[in-house]
Amino acid sequence: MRLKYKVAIITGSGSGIGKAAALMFAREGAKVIVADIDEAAAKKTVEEIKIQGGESTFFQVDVTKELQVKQMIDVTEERFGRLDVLFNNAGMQNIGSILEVKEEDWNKVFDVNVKSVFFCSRHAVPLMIRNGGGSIINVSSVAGVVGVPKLAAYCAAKGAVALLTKNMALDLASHKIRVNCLVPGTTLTPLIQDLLKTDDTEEKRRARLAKYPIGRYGNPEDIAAAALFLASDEASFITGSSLVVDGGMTAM
Ligand code: 1HS
Repeated sequence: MRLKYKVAIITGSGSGIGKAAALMFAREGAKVIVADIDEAAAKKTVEEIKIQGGESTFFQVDVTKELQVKQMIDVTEERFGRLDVLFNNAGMQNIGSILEVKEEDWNKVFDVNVKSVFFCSRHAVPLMIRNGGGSIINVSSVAGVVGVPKLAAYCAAKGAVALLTKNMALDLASHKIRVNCLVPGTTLTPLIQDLLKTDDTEEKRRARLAKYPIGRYGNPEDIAAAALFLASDEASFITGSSLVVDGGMTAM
């Protein structure tokens, strides 16, 4: 088992990539804190982990609220005594160019995708240091590497996550905390549905899929498997990196 004896927090693990990762990490022996703003969804993930024979607990959290984030780390310490992996997976998307996006939506996208990484990491790091190190995994996007039409706020936020990852890798290396980010392409999760709905003709649907040389979009498990690798000791010499999991989209 690749995460035996490790304790992992996964934000946004009530659905999508986070849920797939929670199930996968638990199968690899990790104790998983399933953190999500949607309590019912988080409880469902925990139930599925229990059915698999794994150990986990849920924590309802709005990752944009620092006090709630601090409580999540306190509860993790009380319950498990340590923290080895923080998967900063919670995210959201907003559709629109800079001419269309409203200020409140711009702020929300930055709060959920970027400020959450700042809050969760700053509270997790002291606990990780106490147990001798850890692995933090952030989620950028192909939209943080190349421009994607109608995703102004999301592109800007995911670009910020990629650079924050490099900064954190440098600042935390001496504490034996590795920090990396994933760069997923379009993955079939609830988050991407609004964007895919803008493809309202067969031609648009075909054009988007044509950006993916491998001929399909990602599944949550494709991205979760990459997160598992970065979380594990197999990646012990990897920090500050972006692991691209995009079916070749950014190779074009
Ligand atoms: C949602 C994920 O971060 C990817 S946004 C990329 C959209 S596209 O490549 O399918 O146009």
